[in-house]
Amino acid sequence: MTSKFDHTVYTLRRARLASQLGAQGVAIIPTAPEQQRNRDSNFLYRHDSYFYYLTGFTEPNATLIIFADGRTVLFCQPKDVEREIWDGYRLGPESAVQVLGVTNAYSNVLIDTEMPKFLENIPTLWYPFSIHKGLSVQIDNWLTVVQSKVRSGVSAPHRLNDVCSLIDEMRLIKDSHEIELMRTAGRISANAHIRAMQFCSTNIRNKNQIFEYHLDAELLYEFRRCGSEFPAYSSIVASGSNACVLHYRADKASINDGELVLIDAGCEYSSYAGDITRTFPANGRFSRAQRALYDVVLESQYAAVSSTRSGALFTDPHNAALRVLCKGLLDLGILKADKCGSVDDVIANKDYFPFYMHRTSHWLGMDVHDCGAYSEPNSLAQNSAPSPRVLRTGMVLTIEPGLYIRPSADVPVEYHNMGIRIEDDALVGDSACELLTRDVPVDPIEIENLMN
Ligand SMILES: [Mn+2]
Repeated sequence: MTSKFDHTVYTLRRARLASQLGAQGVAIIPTAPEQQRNRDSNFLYRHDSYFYYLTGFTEPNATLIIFADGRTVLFCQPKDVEREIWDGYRLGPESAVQVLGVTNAYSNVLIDTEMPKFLENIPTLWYPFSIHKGLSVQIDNWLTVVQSKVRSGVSAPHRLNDVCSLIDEMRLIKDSHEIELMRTAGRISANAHIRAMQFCSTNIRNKNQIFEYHLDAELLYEFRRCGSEFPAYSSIVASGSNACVLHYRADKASINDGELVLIDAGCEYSSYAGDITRTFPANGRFSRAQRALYDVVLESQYAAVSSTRSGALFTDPHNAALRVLCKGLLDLGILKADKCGSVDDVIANKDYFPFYMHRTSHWLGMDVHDCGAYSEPNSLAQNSAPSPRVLRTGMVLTIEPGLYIRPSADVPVEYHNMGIRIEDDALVGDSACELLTRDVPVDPIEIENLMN
C-alpha cells in the first residue's frame, strides 16, 4: 500500500452499497484466503475481487463490514514486527482508518469476539454466498452468539441475502477509474502479443527451434516489464492442431514453419484483466487456406463488433458472428450446402457446432470471466424465460468468435487441424463499442507486416 493511495473511489462504492442494504442491513465481505501450493509454499496471493472493489486493500486475512447507515469496519492483520520481517509490511488497524477511509478497524484476532456485537438487532445480513469455504459456518457461529442473547432483548438477523447480487450489478458497469485501468491492461496485453508474434517469425525465419513456452516467456516478460502483477489467466499458446483444444496451455510443443499459432493471453494490471486472442502464421505469411479460414473468423468478429452498443442484447454480437461463420463454413465447403441447406438451416440445426462450440462473449473486469448475470435481473424474478441482458454504456465484454477444424473425412483436408480465434475487449458505448485491445492488429496484412 503506497502513500499515493487514494481511497475516495472505494469509499464512494462502499456508500453506494450501504444505501442498498435495506433498513439496518449489514454486509460482511471477506477477502480471499491464502492458498497452499505444496508443502510450505503458497500460491502467489491474489485478493478477492469483491473485497478489493470496496477497499483497494490487497493484504490477506481481512474482512469488511458495511452498515446501512454508511459506517464501515475493517478487520485486518495486526502489526507484528516478526511476521513483517518474514512476510512483509502490514498496514495494521491503526493506519487502516486513515489510509482506507473506513470508520473503524480492528485486529482480525478479535473478529469472533467483536463480530456478534455488530450483528445485534440487525434484521438482514448480507454476505457472499458460496465463494468463501467455511464462511457460512463462521457466520452460523456468530449468529449463535447473538441468538444466545435473545432473552435479554437482543434480536438476531432473520434474513440472509447474497451480497454479490448487489455488487455484481455495480461491477457490471465500469466507472471511469476502472475503465482507465482496463485501457492500460488492454494496451500492455496487446504489446505482449506483438512481442510474441515478432519473436516467433524471427526465430522461424532464422531456423531456430522454438517451443510454445518460449512465446509464453515473451508474453510474461512484456506483462511484468510494464508493471502487470500477473497474467490474468494461464496463457494459451497453441501451435498447429493444439489450437483445437480450447483450454490448452502454453506447453512443450515445437512451433513449426507453415503452422498457425493461437495465443490467448492477457495481463492483470492493478487487479483488472486484459483478454486477447490472436492467431497468426508462425513464419509470418498466411497460406491460402489459412487466410481463407482466417478471413471468415475476422469478418464474423467485425459483424459482432458492429452490433455491440448500448441497447443491444448480450446475444446480438454472438448471433451476428454466428451468421457469418455459418456462411463461411458453407462457402469453404466445410459444411456442404446439399446436405445442410442454407445459413438459416445451419443455424437452426446447429450444424456449425462441431466447429464453433463456445459463446462469443463474456463479461470482463477484475475477473477474466467477470461477475454479472447474463440475463436481465427482472426477467429472472418473474416466472417467464430469462431474457438476455441489455447492453449498457460502461459494460465490458469480450468478442471472440473462432473456428476449430478437427480432421474429419467430410471436411476438405487443407483445413484440417486449424484452430482460429480472434478476441478483443469491447467497452460498450452509447452508439458503438470501443475496442481496448486493438494496439495489436487483426487485419491479416497488418499482421504479416508486423511479423516481417
Ligand atoms: Mn476470453
